[in-house]
Amino acid sequence: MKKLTALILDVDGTLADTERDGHRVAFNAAFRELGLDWVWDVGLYGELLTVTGGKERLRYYADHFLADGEKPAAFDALVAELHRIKTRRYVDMLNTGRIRIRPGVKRLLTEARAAGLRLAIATTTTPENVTALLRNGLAEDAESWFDLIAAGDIVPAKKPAPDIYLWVLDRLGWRPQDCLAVEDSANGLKSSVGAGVKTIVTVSGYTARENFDRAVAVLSDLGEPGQPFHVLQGDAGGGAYVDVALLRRWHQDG
Ligand code: XBP
Ligand code: MG
Repeated sequence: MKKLTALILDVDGTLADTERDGHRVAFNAAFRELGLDWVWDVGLYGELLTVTGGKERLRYYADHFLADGEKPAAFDALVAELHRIKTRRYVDMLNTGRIRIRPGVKRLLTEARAAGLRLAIATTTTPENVTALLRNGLAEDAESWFDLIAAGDIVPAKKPAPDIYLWVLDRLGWRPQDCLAVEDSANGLKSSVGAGVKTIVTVSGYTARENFDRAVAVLSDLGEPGQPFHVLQGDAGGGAYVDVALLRRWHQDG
């Protein structure tokens, strides 16, 4: 019988809905700080989110949304400076409690640990962002809940490439068939499934209409007792929120 032994969790959109009112706002603050007249409104940022990685997103924006000749000189240096400022701004937002953890996340992680499941993180975002989110959203010592936090530039190719999940599995010696992943986006799902890990999706602000055909289940969120999730795809066995028993069921059935 297959036995679920570990959860691998995405960060942005999964642990917290961070993009529209978090990363996007921090990018715009960085543009202003360097005197650029760039503005990423909610609609444009939704288009730019098809590219994972903030630095990669900046390059994509310059290549696809700036008129010829508008790309600033020494652009690589500018990208690095913009992303440094943006990360500082974003971490400040996290440290002042402006980004909240999504429903069910703290409860499920606590239950999973009590049930002996191992935890890891596989994210495209910058490591400082993860640390700040975990400390401010979960607990001061929440980093210790995870056997590994795999983040950002640690792998050559970001999501949807499977690299970040493969790196977690390899570094921890975990088998993909013993794990479940939790993701929020089509890019994230491609990455986790590409590494052979069964995946449940909790859609986030920008991803509700993306394609999740290869997910074991798609939910509005993880749910809480008294605050049931909505099942958008798959079978939750009549449950109202994700608990360890439901994770084990999906791991067996999916
Ligand atoms: C989401 C991303 C990240 C963030 C921005 O990561 O694609 O790039 O949008 O963070 P995930 P950075 O869903 O894998 O957690 O600017 O630090 O890249
Ligand atoms: Mg995500």
